[in-house]
Amino acid sequence: MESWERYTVCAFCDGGCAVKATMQDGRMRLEPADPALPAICPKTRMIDEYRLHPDRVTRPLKNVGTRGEPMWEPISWDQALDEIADRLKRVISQYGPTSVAFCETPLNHGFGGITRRLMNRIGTPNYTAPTQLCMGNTAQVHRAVYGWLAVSNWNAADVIVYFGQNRGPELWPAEFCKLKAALARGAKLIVVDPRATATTALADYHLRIRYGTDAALALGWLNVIVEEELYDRDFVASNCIGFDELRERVREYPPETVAEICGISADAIRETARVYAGAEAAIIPWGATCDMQSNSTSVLQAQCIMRAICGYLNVSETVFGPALGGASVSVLADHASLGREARDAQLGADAHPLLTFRAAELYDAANERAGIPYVPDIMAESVACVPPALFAAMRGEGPYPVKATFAVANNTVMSYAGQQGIVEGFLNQDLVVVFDHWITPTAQLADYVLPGDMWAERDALRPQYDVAPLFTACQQLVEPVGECKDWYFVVKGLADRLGFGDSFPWADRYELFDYQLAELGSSWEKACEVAPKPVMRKAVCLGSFVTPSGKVELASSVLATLGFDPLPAYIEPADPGADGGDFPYVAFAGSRDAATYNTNLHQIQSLRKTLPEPLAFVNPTDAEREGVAEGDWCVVESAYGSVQLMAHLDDAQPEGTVRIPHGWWKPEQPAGIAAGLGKAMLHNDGMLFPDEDWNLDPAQGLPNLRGGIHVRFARV
Ligand SMILES: Nc1nc2c(c(=O)[nH]1)N[C@H]1C(S)=C(S)[C@@H](COP(=O)(O)OP(=O)(O)OC[C@H]3O[C@@H](n4cnc5c(=O)[nH]c(N)nc54)[C@H](O)[C@@H]3O)O[C@H]1N2
Ligand SMILES: Nc1nc2c(c(=O)[nH]1)N[C@H]1C(S)=C(S)[C@@H](COP(=O)(O)OP(=O)(O)OC[C@H]3O[C@@H](n4cnc5c(=O)[nH]c(N)nc54)[C@H](O)[C@@H]3O)O[C@H]1N2
Ligand code: SF4
Ligand SMILES: [Mo]
Repeated sequence: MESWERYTVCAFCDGGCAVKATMQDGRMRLEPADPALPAICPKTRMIDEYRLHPDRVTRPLKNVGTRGEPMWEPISWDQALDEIADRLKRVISQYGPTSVAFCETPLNHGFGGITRRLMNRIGTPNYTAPTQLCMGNTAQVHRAVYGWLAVSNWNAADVIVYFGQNRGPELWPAEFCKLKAALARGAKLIVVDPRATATTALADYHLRIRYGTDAALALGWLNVIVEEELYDRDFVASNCIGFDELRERVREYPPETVAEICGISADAIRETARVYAGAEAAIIPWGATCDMQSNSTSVLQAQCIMRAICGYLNVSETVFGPALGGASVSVLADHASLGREARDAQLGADAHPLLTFRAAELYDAANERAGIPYVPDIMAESVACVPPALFAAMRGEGPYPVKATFAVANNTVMSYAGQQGIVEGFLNQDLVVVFDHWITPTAQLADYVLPGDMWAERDALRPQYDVAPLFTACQQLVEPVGECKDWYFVVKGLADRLGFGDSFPWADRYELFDYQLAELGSSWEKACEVAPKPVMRKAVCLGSFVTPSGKVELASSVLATLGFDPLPAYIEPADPGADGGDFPYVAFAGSRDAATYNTNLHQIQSLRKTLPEPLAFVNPTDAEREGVAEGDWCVVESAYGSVQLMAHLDDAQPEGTVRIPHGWWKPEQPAGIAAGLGKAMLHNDGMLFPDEDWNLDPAQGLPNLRGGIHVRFARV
């Protein structure tokens, strides 16, 4: 009987737990790959339930009904790729190459760079990724300040600051293990969170700020650090520019002013600022909360400044820098091959440029100085268009039409703000192609649904972005079910049919992996031999900053050149629902459930039975005032839209606030637009939050999906 031992990274969620899989006597077992990091969650137990689920799409499907009211007919891969390529050619000849858009989550399908390579050959810059709201955003701000992303090292830290992270055994357990180990060594934990959570229970300091005011708090901390001279003078003098401007700016944020904005005491701000700045080595680990606020750029920038001026860069926060020479994901994307005209046409770049080509080009001279002969893209999701501008172009609102859209390993309609408008955009397409496992709400709007393999069914080289200079071989555990294929197969198939086969000379993913690894003196086979140890690439050396000035830019020249404030600031969101008292509660949206992963896993019965319905958490006092009891269905309404959720009374939910979960739809409910896309139009947080300018971060054009907008709730 078959027996083996393999290494891979679990990808049921983006927790990134490294697992060892053993097959013995016909039974597969998953366990943590690193015994020193015993991180793995019970979701791994449903591997067969997921893989062999009867609803899984296992053959290419063609919609022979109408858009939004699909009737699915199974077809062959050849027919699917032939027809998609023909229809794509028609769209391109009628509307031009920029009318083609891709929305992709490379993290899910495991291949970075290849979609952009195809798009660059087609001639379209209109790419977006939901994970721009999850580190993509952070990456661009770190790039502006440090030239690359800083990665926190828990092992080195004696103070940890969490801005709204809620970690636990089922929400990113790998990070939870590192946190617990640090606390066991005596590290101090500061958690900034309006709610009491399992993580705040571990904290030495819990700052219950008002939702969405993180930027003000960070500026208040900087005020204390600068005024009390708690910063690292040597590091600032030799590595930073813009300190005088920073000193001026933070004078506007004395602890008393910030205390008023955040709703906490000035003493707590002072004390925690001193704890952070007084550490041997502190970290502010990345978390998604600050990526989804209307002041995102400012809060992330203020965090970057704190790390730098307190002297923690390359002590406990490592800035690797772009890879040199080796075949990075950015090299594969080959952005240099996209023409000037197409770059200039990138949707939304005029108003919100930080994630677009316009910003990327400001680093050209710095890249050249550092010997980097390509356009580095930290998370494989920058040099991208602005999502609200893309969705407007899909709806036909100009500046030019987008008529063919690919949703690749993501559920596009549910993964941004302004869901109603995104759906309208999909309804207005000539061609929609979805690559997924299920007939998701997005797939319900498609012409073709292509069956993707899942993580356990494919060999992959991870990570699929360039944060750190390494590649790890992640090995396939089981054969794909049905006719499920990997994304390289689809990209290669389309490239050949569109006449771009010369850009994809690799017959299959193994030839591609060998190409990527060859410059590192390795190959797929050799990488498997050393797995789970990674194959290292060479990076720009530690301590050099690939910014326009070559220094840590406390006042950002990139933001200034793009016409924005070069320094962080706190600006209260201009929510139309905030006046008049019609919407007396504040929503905190986007919160995660242990039983689901973003919009996925709702069809997995063993998980669903633990959480059958989407829950709104409300404080019992508020519930009583509104006449709502535990288990009542409620309408939660903002000035923009509404959702229905089941009330759950929770003392930990601050009075005057409502917690909205992310990602709810019901695969068991009728599909199609008239039925509300399997209830996605009834339950998902994207219905409540507009993608209008007042709810966007100005520099990036990404929506606030977390806190601060006003709502009311009542029994249905
Ligand atoms: N089981 C499971 N695990 C997951 C996921 C999942 O869907 N399911 N999703 C994964 C993904 S993609 C991500 S990004 C992470 C998300 O991980 P987290 O961001 O840790 O998850 P949340 O539950 O959203 O917790 C956010 C915390 O931020 C607080 N918060 C809300 N608004 C604010 C604010 O304005 N300021 C501050 N400081 N705090 C605020 C909330 O009260 C909450 O306690 O989880 C990952 N892990
Ligand atoms: N409204 C709103 N939008 C958000 C957020 C929010 O809180 N609210 N959160 C943001 C955050 S933090 C994140 S990380 C992103 C997450 O965005 P995504 O990573 O796109 O998350 P999911 O919604 O889980 O969509 C994943 C889809 O890909 C499919 N899939 C999973 N694995 C594979 C695979 O191996 N192959 C293929 N072909 N398909 C696969 C799943 O079936 C699912 O339909 O969303 C962001 N968008
Ligand atoms: S948290 Fe669970 S589902 Fe997510 S990667 Fe880790 S083991 Fe997989
Ligand atoms: Mo995320």
